[in-house]
Amino acid sequence: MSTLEELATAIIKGNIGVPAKSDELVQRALDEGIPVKEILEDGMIGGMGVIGERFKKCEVYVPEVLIAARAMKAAMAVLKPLLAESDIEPVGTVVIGTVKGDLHDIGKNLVAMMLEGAGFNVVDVGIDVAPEKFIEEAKKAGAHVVGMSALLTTTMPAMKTTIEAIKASDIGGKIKTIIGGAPVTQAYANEISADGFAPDAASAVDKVKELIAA
Ligand code: B12
Repeated sequence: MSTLEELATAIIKGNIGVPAKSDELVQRALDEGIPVKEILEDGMIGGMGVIGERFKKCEVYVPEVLIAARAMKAAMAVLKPLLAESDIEPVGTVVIGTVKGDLHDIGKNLVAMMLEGAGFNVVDVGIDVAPEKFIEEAKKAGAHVVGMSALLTTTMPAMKTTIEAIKASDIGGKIKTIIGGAPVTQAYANEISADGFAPDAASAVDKVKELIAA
């Protein structure tokens, strides 16, 4: 197995039961002279992509995704300083948070990790996020997309309020919005004029790519 194949496998297995861990494999790949871009795309994003697909098909569940994301994070820590020096542009910037009044963040974190795994620059603004905060952070980051998560039927209207505030602000029209969370549906996204909806973290990556390309 090549070092990049080993790296992808270490991420898929969440560094469990593998001969070398993801951060060690990134270092080995660098020592072998493999370009940063290849390590990121073929090794790391490739591995995370496999997990995303398996999650979508319900072949793996939240814990497996979390441990894969942890292995991804360890690998990223080695690569990040070099990424800043290289000319690799992030695929896009996404500001993501859980809307005002809502403290659930497991799903939102998964979406953030998957997006990072797919090469996006992700600014996670946390939980209980007011519309003004989403706007301020999106401006600061130069975001292409704002992602909102809600797990309570009582906080879903905060998505509507946030989207209205974004549209009324000076970044309205320039930025796309995507919503998600267990009670959220495509019908609700249509109703509140969100640009996108995705039912799970892997589909969220596809949808955000679609929104940026549109
Ligand atoms: C864990 C949990 C909690 C934890 C949260 C811990 C944390 N750090 O997140 C705690 C204990 C704090 C909690 C508190 C409460 N909870 Co709660 N909680 C849950 C539980 C069991 C799991 C949620 C979860 O993490 N699911 C796993 C993740 C992976 O799934 P997910 O969030 O849906 O995310 C996926 C997709 O939806 C999507 N997605 C998510 N976000 C986004 C964002 C974007 C942009 C996109 C594209 C996609 C996307 O991708 C994710 C990954 O695939 C649910 C029950 C359930 N089955 O949903 C109840 C549930 C959501 N909670 C509920 C309630 C009522 C509460 C409380 C009000 C309870 C109380 N009386 O205090 C409080 C509210 C606190 C608050 N203000 O937010 C109800 C909501 C009912 C309703 N219809 O509104 C539920 C459904 C339980 C129930 N059956 O009654 N809760």
